[in-house]
Amino acid sequence: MIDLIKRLPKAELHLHIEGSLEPELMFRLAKKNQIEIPYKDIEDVRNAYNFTNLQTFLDIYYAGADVLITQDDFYDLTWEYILKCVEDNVIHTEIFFDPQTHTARGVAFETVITGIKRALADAKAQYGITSCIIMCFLRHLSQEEAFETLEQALPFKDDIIGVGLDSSELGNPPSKFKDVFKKAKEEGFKLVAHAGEEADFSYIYEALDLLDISRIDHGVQSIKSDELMQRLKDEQMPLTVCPNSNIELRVFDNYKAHNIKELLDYGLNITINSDDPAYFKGYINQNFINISENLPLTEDDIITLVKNSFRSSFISDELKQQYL
Ligand code: ES4
Ligand code: ZN
Repeated sequence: MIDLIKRLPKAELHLHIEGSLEPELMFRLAKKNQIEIPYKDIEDVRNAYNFTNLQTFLDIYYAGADVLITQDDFYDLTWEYILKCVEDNVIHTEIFFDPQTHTARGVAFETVITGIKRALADAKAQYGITSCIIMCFLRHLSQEEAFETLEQALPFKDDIIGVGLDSSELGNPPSKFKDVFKKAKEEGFKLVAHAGEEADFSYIYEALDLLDISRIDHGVQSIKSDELMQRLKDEQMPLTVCPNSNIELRVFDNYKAHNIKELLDYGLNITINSDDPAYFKGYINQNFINISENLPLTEDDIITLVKNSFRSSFISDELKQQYL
């Protein structure tokens, strides 16, 4: 099984590039950019990665992102993730970034996107890895600020395939961003949103009905509504599930308690992703391995999960045919 997982060419659809910042790179950039970080060594960092919910993670994740300043920093961050893709046999990846985390610190939108883009161009040239970029609005900030971010993205429209919604879910429902998602759609962006990660399934309904998204990030709380499950199945709406993340953020008590096998058996379009691999103890293969070691998944299930990722990706139909 582990051999199959490692061997299969995979696509990743839910990966925050800031969440792939490994402690080693964090230290190197902190030193270079003379940014203070609240850790004395690598071990100290790893010890701090002990989360009790989404917010306790986000506080540490945003602090870590402070070390990213120059275009080269974003290049190096993205390139290190690409090397993990090579290791894990990920041949297509759709990368989230959080522009507001950087623009709020005085780092220009252009600096961020240019650094990421350059690494992705090299990934294609050196390894044939294809990719898309999705920018996320931070939902703890206002819709007005999301509108400003959308404005900043317009000159880079050709480089950004879609918009998403992330950060603190509870208390920040999709309805808060209805107008900005409508505008993003008019501008031609594809739409996704984190929904039903920690918050209840009403957030998933809002994301579907008010934001008109074409993929749900996480969505594991769907299981609490039979009606929603039936709808997600009928529509074959993709769910980008992130098992390590769900365990590390205590959405489920342990891997045996994860509901991914039930979601899959019901007939939902489920995919496996790594979310913030530097913080959640592993990249995509480790996510597959953890669930396959703890749940009664078959080899066919693994193949279905991998195929679902390609079929739910934002690549052209032509490339999709080639990959499938
Ligand atoms: C995130 Cl796991 C998760 N949930 C919501 N927002 C995020 N941003 C980065 N990782
Ligand atoms: Zn996420």
